[in-house]
Amino acid sequence: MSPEPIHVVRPFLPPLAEYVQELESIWETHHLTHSGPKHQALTAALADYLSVPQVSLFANGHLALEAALQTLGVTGEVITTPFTFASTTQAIVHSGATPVFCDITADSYVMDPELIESLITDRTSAILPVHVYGNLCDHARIQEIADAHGLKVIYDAAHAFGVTKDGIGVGSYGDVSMFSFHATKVFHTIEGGGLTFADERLSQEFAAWRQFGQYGKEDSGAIGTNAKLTEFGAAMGLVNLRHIDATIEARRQLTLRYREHLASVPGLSLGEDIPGIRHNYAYLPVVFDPEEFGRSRDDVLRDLADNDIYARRYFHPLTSQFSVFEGRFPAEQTPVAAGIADRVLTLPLYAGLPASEVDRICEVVLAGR
Ligand code: T4K
Repeated sequence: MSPEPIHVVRPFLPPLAEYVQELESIWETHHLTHSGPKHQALTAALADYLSVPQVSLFANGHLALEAALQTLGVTGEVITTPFTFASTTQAIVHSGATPVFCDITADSYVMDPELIESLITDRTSAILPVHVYGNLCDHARIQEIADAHGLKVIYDAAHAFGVTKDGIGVGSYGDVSMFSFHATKVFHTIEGGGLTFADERLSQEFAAWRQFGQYGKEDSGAIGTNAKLTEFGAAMGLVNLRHIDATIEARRQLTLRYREHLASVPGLSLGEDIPGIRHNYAYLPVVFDPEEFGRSRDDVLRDLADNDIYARRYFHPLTSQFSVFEGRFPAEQTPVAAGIADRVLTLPLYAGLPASEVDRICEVVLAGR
């Protein structure tokens, strides 16, 4: 057995000396937070890496999503997916709007664009799709629908850092995209998040939102909050950005190894690479067909835990089924999402996971059939 437990993710840490070196100037300036030099340098570096015109940084991805919803004036109903992390749905509710849940596609688990129009009412103001696991939504079709109905499009791109299609960064889609820079993500600033967008005027609005609605020093011209990224987080981001391509490549190699072991096993579905897309290999979801495979997702989850391997059921339950909603959104409204949530397991995947551990994880998955 491995000496240490294996978790679904393990945050990337750069060589300590690189981080310490990046921190040295903070000791000279005493500028610890409030859009300091590191914050500004990271903003520019991310705009460059993600190939987007504008980036605005926040204390975490969740607050960035709330900033987007509230600054764009989203009200009434927001069409979204229930197959996501709590944050997506909670940002909508916390911003005073009502989530309307759209089902997902059975192959890539993102919002099914063909179902969106049937959910539009005169209260709908926005569509909030999620590039779940880094899988791209059908942005062209979604934009067509949004334009036809005068709706805003805000992408939850929390999982999609570095993903491009035909060379275009995923952060260019819609009105705004949100990226999470949480410790567990492909790229991180310890805690942190960012919005990408084209409309330059939004930059000032987002900066005010994250600092008590202040456009200047004393007055609040809007109601905002405190959602600032610290200089220590920004410094971590600057260092991690130097390692991002190697990180994604390491994840790609491990993903290929998982696919070698599992992709052709009857009753298991793993994703595939799509030509023209640069994937980021953010997660390793496996969908189980218990009849065909012989064991259920939860059987395998237990077997792995017995071996000190902690896979996760991202994303079960559907956010629409959270107890806080007290049955307001029946799971039958999104049958595909309900089926995937009951059968999906995300296996450990992170740069630094030894390939031999992938072999061992796959052995445990396949044992006991
Ligand atoms: N939208 C989507 C679609 C998202 O997935 C998320 C976040 C957001 C929005 C919001 O973005 P942020 O506001 O978080 O920036 C984790 C992450 O905390 C969360 O950021 C992420 N999604 C979600 C999918 O995964 P949990 O509740 O599963 O975290 P936790 O603490 O159980 O960590 C998972 C594993 O990672 C642990 O088993 C051990 C390992 N770990 C974790 C941390 C924090 C470490 O080894 N070291 C660590 O420091 O949510």
